[in-house]
Amino acid sequence: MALGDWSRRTLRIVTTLWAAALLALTPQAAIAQDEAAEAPAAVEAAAEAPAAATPGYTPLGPEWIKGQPVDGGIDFQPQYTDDGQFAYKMHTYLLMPVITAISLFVLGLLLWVVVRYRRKANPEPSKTTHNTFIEVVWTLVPVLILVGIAIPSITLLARQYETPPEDAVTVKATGYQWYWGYTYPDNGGFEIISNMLPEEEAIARGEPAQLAVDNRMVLPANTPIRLQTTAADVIHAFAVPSLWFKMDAVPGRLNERLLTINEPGIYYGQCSELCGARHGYMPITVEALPREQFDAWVLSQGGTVGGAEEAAVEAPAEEASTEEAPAESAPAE
Ligand SMILES: [Cu+2]
Repeated sequence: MALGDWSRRTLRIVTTLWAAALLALTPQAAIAQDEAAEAPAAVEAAAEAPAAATPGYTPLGPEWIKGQPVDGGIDFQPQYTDDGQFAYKMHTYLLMPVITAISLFVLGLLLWVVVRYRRKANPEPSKTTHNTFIEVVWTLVPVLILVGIAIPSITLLARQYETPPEDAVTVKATGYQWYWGYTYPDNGGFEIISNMLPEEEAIARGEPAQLAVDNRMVLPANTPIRLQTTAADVIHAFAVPSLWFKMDAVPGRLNERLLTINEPGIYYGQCSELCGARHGYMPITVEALPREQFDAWVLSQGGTVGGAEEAAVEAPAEEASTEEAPAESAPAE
């Protein structure tokens, strides 16, 4: 009797600790919002790369495709961010083994009970109702397993809410019905409008149909990016599986998260919030480039590189440039 109470109390304490840990972490999300609003519009990081010396921009060819779904795939896509690799390892080396072991153990117990204690083999059933040792074991072992999972799980949660450093490159993804717009406030505030390519054209370029776009979201690799999401009409969600990134894009609200892509390449994603008739036709293509090539691309779009004053001056002109800037990026040869 007392033991049942004891185990229930233990469980309640563990649940309370869990809730406390989660609560302690949630304010970070709110703080990230506040800091986003105050973040300076300009970054001096690229100052050492003068515009004249940068090579021209050429879009990456299909040999650079790294993050895309594959036929019959049941696993995660390969991960190209540190958080993604952490999560992938947690899933593969902790969660899957634990789940498999528990399932097999329970299945084994069930089969044993079914066979050993069937009516024919066990005509006189025992009247036992309590066993102290077993009750302690079946309370403690699950608690230890849960704590073992909670530690990396809360670590991952905290990593995902990490505030971007001050010199991070800010890029804003805006969801529209039904396409994406990418704004670069640190580079003159121009906006790229990104629409899905028709199937034949995507295949002709060697890219997957319904994932390839006319104007890609170009980002610098190996550089912290302050990726912000918002929407102009209804709720969309910006999601790229191979970059471990999924965040709602909500009208009137700016969400942000740190993104650092480990290597140059092409990574595909899609809108992940049911947003209307053409929800399935607003894919995301991220093209990560080395920093100098990213700067060259920015210049090819009429943006600015490295100039704090320039960026600050240009920022108010955002609306004006929004109408002219889109859709001029060089098409792939
Ligand atoms: Cu959408």
